[in-house]
Amino acid sequence: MSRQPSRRALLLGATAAAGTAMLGGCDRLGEAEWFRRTLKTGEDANLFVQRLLLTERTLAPEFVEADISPWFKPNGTEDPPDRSYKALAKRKFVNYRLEVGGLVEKPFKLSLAELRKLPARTQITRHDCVEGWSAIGKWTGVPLADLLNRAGLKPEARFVVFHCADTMGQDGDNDGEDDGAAGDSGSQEEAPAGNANPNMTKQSGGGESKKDSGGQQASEDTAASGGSPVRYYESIDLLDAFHPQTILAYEMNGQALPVANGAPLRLRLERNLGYKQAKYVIRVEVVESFAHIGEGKGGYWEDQGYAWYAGI
Ligand SMILES: Nc1nc2c(c(=O)[nH]1)N[C@H]1C(S)=C(S)[C@@H](COP(=O)(O)O)O[C@H]1N2
Ligand SMILES: [Mo]
Repeated sequence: MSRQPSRRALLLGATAAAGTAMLGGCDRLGEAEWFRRTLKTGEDANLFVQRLLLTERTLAPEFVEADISPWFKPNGTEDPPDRSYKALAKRKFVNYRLEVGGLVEKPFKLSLAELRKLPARTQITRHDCVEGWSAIGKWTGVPLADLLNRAGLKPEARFVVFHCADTMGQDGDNDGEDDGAAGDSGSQEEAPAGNANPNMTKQSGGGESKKDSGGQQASEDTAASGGSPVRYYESIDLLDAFHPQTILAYEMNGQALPVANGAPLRLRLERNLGYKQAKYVIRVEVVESFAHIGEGKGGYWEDQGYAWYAGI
């Protein structure tokens, strides 16, 4: 029997999609079942082949201590302005709880101390931002797979959404009570300061025109979204979610994760571009579809026109 159930699942998913039943009597597909279901969600053939060749259970390169960059440049939000976040940070995140819910059998919440007691994985990897910079860092955290297994996915589960604490493009007036998953946010086209990205293709014209992302813009964003602040969020499929290097990290380079890099918990999704690496993660939500979240494209930057699948 194959020792690579996910590969088998991918192949089986392809053949199933083509109408050929090859499942036979294989009994190693329990976990792979998720992967196959994900593949039926209409991703195109190119993505399918790319995933099969490049990312299926393959590990991102890992480096040694000597390779660690002396400075890991923070990018995007570096200090969330939200009051609720500031209150957590002030008390060194003792009141922080990671929430895991959505399409799971047993939703749960874990404190940072509880997360730190779970089996951890450490990896030294290179982060690549589409803006054209890279940095190598050492990350320690909990494999996302362990958390998802603990929660138990429901049959409809297809994607994992990461809700973050930082409201985008505003100056701190948000009361921080919204959960960031508000459905009908309005159009929001400006790139926050420091995130303007000339390399990416935007769907909408003029997306880079408003560089001023101060408090004024904040109130516009809030108004445009019917009063709901637009928080950073990201989503991944189950193949990436169960990848061994996909972790929720609480340490960077052997220290507690700094606020600038996403304290207290951030996603490390190796082999994916920087914007998928959600910082300030407060809630993990398992969903069947992300069409109802934000503007429906699967992430804050995706809603601005960036690719949902950002594999490298
Ligand atoms: N919550 C949140 N996560 C985020 C961002 C952000 O602004 N907010 N920026 C993204 C981008 S574009 C990059 S390159 C990385 C930067 O991670 P770093 O600050 O540790 O360098 O975080 C990603 N995750
Ligand atoms: Mo980035």
